[in-house]
Amino acid sequence: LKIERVPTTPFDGQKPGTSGLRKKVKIFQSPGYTENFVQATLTGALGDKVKGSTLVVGGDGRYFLRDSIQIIARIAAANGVSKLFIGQGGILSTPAVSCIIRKYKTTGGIICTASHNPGGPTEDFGIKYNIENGGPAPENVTSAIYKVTQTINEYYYCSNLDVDLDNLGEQSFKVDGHDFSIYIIDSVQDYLELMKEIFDFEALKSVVRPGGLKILINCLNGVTGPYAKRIFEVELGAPPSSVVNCVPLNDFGGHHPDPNLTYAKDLVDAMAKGEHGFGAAFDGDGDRNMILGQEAFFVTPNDSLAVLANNLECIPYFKRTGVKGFARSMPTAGALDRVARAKHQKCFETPTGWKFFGNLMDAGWISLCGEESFGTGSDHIREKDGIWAALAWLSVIKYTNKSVRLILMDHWRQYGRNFFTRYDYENCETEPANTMMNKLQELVDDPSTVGKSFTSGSKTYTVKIADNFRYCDPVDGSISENQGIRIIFTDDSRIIYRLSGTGSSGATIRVYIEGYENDSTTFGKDSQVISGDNLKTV
Ligand code: VG1
Ligand code: CO
Repeated sequence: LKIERVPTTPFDGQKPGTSGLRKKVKIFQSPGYTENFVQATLTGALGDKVKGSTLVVGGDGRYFLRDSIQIIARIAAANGVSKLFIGQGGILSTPAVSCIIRKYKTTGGIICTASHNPGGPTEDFGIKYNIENGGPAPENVTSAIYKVTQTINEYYYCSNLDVDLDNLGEQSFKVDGHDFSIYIIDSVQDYLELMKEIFDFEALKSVVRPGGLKILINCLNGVTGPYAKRIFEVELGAPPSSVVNCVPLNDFGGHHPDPNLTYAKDLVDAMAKGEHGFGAAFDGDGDRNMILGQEAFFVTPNDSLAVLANNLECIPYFKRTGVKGFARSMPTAGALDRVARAKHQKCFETPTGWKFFGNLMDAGWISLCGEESFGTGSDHIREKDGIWAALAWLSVIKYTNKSVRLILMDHWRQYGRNFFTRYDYENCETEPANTMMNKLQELVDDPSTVGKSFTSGSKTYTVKIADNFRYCDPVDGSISENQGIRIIFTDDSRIIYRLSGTGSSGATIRVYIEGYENDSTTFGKDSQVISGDNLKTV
């Protein structure tokens, strides 16, 4: 095969957001658009190290996945990459990519996903680069990629390279004298083996076996289908109807593959019937999770994280490694902090997005971390992990021998309850959204804001801290500014404002509101979290 040098010109707006570059499929299909970004990713992330490098490539099954992988393979081959590991049919969940990068010690990986955003010819696509620790590229790498996209004038290409994505095994090529090989790997196997090392599958079998706890796992036609079928039904022996919507569809059946009370309503309705004791749903790329108990009892991601922190020792992996500490993203409620205090563990507060947890894990400072946006994970990989979270919950159910609801009630009795709600204002115009954020910046910059009091109902709140969250990474000292406007009151209630970094067009404003109660008469109440219809994600 010959290497071609194809002249090109830059496209505006190829700046990776919270989790890679996300745009409408039509934009990725514009001639040169995907090619430019993939070339910029290799040049920006790897520079000279691209020669002889090895990469994992896969995605969540959404429309344009197969085309994008052909493009990635042609550009990788032409840049001197030596090996690609690709999931069969292009299918790899985000956690599986992280697992495979670590297991085979590859240079990095490229994940083709727009996560929970809808898919299909008129919907979203995305490309994200992960580094050698298996985690999302940190900001210095994504900035380097962005820089290349702004000046790119050619990309390298092997137009005659065609990858057979469907047959397992090796395909070898000679590209201008160098060896290039592609391994099509089973999408599930390596991930399954990792889960077996972490959890006690024998114990979990005894939980979900026919006649035991009835579970309902809804994959929302995203990437987790094959993983969940294999793990919950084949390996753990749950009855055949336990895993539903388990065929990855390129438009996710026309739905948002987003595991929350709005978009996973089918699961909520099915659980509401009371026949199942445990329910879970995952997003398009398999890194998010929602956990429900009997009668659709909703576990907020904040509480899920705190409960897992409180019980982590029941999982064999953590028995082996010890529990090293916790972390949560800044907007995530402080339920985790209370467990950390009780257990004398460190608890770090990072900006939104999984990339900030990686350094803490690599340094051995944290075992468990999570976000309010349905992300939970541990240092077994460097991505959040939906199926892992469901298996962790089943482990806690086995260990405590309690229902999901009782686990939560007991947790709140011990620690109090952090009530939390999030409003998402989607498809806003960019300019007014920026103006609003600037006004909020002026508010928090004004020294008279601190000390002001506001009254709502019978409660008065006095501002203790008003700022824009700035993170100094305690491992490498790097600074991330402007991570969200915070108004924190003297009783630790908070209001946070930030702009989303995962949308494909326009602006999304997120408002996070949190208050704490230790009066047990309030615990059973539905928080706003599960009321308003406009709460797309909680
Ligand atoms: C959102 C969530 C954030 C999460 C990110 C990626 O980002 O708020 O917590 O890490 O999505 O998740 P933003 O910038 O839109 O608020 V995923 O499953 O979309 O990769
Ligand atoms: Co996701």
